This record gives sequence, structure tokens and C-alpha cells, in this order.
Amino acid sequence: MISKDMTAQLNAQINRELYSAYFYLGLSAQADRANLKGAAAWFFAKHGEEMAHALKIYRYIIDQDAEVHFSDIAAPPASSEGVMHMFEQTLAHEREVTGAINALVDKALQEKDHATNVFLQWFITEQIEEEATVNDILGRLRLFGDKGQGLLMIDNELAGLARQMSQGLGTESAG
Ligand code: OFO
Repeated sequence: MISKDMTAQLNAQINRELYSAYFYLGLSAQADRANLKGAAAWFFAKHGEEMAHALKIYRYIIDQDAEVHFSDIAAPPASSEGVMHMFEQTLAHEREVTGAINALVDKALQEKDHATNVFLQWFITEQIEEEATVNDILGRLRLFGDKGQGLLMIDNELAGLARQMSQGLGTESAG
């Protein structure tokens, strides 16, 4: 059994994860329109991961005999200024989510809610990996450029990462 307050905070995190899915779907559509097929596939795979995160919390709330509560999901940004900006937005977004997960852990510790604390540890690790992956992609974009040959190479790499993610392989390292 978890507290009402903890339940409310976990429901808010379901909303954040669903927003994350929406956020990545928006970026996938933008990348597709820009003919960045690898980036589009990578963002699309991220959409799937975020949906899975939302469902993980959904299941946890139900397993704790608490009530799932849905709220409106905000629209994601409508456009980006190129691929570099897409990944900068992604890093900023993931840092915000990391902050939210850390706040949830703080809450669980404060309530001595060991079950929720243990449950959230998976998300802590996931956020470290996600931020590292996006930092790596941004670093390569800065190094090789976000145009021409450099962009083509990175877009191909993103296509490979997306394939691994959709096969459920190497999701730890692929973000
Ligand atoms: Fe849900 O993993 Fe990041 O946002």
C-alpha cells in the first residue's frame, strides 16, 4: 500500500512519461519531414520506450492497490530548428525528467516507502543512460557537423541504434 500523496505523484509521472512519448513522436515526425530517416526511427523508438515507462508505473500503482488517474497530455513543440536543436531539446527534456524522478525518490525516502524507492531505482538508472546517450549523439553532431556527410553518417548510426532498440537489443546503451 502506498500513500495517497505518493500515488498522486506517481500518477503525475505517468503523465510525464506519456508526454515524453508524445514529445518523441513529434520529433520523429519533424525528422521524417526533413528526410532524416535514421533520426526519425530513433525518435520513434524512443516514443515506444516512453510508452513502456508509463505502463510500468501504471502497473505498479495497480499492484499497490492504488488508483490510476489520467490527466491531459500537453502538446509537444511543433517545430525545431534542425537536428542539433532536436537533440538539444531532447537533452533538456531528459534532464527535467531526471529531476522529477529524483524528486519522487526523495518523496519515497521521506515517507520510508521502501517499495516505491526500490521500484524507482530502475528509472534512476534509465535516466543516467538516456542522458549519456543523448550527450554522445550531441557530441558527435558537434564533432562531425549537422550537415552534409557528417549528418549522413550520424543519421545512419541513429538508424542502427533504432533497429537495436526496436529489437529490444542494447536498449541500455542505445538509450
Ligand atoms: Fe521515461 O525515460 Fe526518459 O524521459
